[in-house]
Amino acid sequence: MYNEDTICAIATGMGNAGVGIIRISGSKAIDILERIFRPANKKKKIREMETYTAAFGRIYDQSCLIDEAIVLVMKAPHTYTCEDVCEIQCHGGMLVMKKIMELVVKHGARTAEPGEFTKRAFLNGRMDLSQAESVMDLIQAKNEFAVRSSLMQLKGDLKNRIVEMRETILYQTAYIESALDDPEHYDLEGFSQKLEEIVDNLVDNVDRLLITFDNGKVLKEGIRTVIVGKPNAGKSSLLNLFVGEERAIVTDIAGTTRDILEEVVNIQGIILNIVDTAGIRATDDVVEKIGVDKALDSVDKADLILFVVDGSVELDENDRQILSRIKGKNVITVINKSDLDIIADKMLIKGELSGDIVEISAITGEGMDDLYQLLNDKFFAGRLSYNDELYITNTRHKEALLQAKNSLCKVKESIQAGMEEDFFSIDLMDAYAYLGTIIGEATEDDLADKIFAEFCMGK
Ligand SMILES: Nc1nc2c(ncn2[C@@H]2O[C@H](COP(=O)(O)OP(=O)(O)OP(=O)(O)O)[C@@H](O)[C@H]2O)c(=O)[nH]1
Ligand SMILES: [Mg+2]
Repeated sequence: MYNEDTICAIATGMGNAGVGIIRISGSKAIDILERIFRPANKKKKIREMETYTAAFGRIYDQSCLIDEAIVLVMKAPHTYTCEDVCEIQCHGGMLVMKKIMELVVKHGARTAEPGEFTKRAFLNGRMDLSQAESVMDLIQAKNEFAVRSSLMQLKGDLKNRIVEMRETILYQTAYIESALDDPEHYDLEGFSQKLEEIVDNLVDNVDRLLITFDNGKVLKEGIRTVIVGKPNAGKSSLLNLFVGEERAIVTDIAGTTRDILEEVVNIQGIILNIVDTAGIRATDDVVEKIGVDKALDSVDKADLILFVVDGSVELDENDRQILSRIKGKNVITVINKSDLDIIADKMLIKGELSGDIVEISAITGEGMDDLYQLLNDKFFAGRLSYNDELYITNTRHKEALLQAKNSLCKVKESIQAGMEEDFFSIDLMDAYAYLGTIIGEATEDDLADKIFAEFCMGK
């Protein structure tokens, strides 16, 4: 047990609020609480309270009443820090909380550094470093995707992936060492080829995580949504409505949008990463053609497609070409220009696509509420979701993975150069150590200090 002084902090925000929480952790936590808190039920003894139970009462500085409070007692080792933890829920005024903090300090606790509670959880082995870092990500998460991604990391998904790779590396290294020590029982015949396969596999795994770092950044900003449709359907007009300003150029000239244009919008809490594209049609114009190719390319990568149809004209060859391209994907068909007579054949679209259809006017804004509602329904029905893959979003993790990959590639080079087996061990162990820094194995103190210093108070 990493045992130091008892620490305390205001765990709730720094500002006046209905309720404030003061958290105390360490061997003296219960002792301190006993001295400053008198349960309303006089028979109740703090020390004898069951773990994870609460008591109502009053906080006193000797005979001076400070506040009414509910206290929560959590006993080691099954607590956030693995130590005894007490939480005082008092009134959330800054002055009251400061007074209680002073009282707790007076009775032997010290003010915690930012992130120190989580640091103790890490040092006491309750979580690895990647999990501890995810706590901070979770607190700072600005959207649903970031929340989910950090929760996955907190659950230990990244840790498990790393631990698995390290076990493989350790096993191979141990085998080499054993074989060199005891050639009679461990055979190195054909070992290099096998190791090369294993190393290739490991590099693949590392690469797969590394790729998500770049994707993660994009996805952190939302569901990849692409607006497609033939020229003049009103795609850019729709984007402008989403963004709430004239972001894209809108003209009555077919082929106005040439390049793709990307915007992140928040629609009732759902983050969409919206891409406006060039109208899709067969064209001889070199620039327009590049734009059309880009549009088709983003269709393939999209999580959601908004297929904009000019409802004021008959469906044509361009619409049909797009239809066949987006068939089977997650599509909402947006029949635009509802301020005019709608003559486009909705039944034909219904027959081709299984998705929803909504009618709007990008000029008057009519029907936009229906579109928002549809997005909402889709999202909460789980038909539209942020990607569930494990993502690397932390630069420190990315660097460590790159270094691990580098060492693994050196192993491969040594194998291909026909080096002796004992050459492999050094680089294998380097890879092992680099991966270890992600989960905080063999982490130097200063690295841990640096990470936890970025935490907020009380966590
Ligand atoms: N009446 C009417 N006109 C619209 C509506 N939406 C867009 N328009 C007009 O249709 C024309 C094309 O609109 P854009 O938003 O530029 O269409 P686009 O699909 O981005 O076109 P490209 O970029 O050329 O592919 C413009 O003149 C718009 O004013 C609508 O709901 N009703
Ligand atoms: Mg456009």
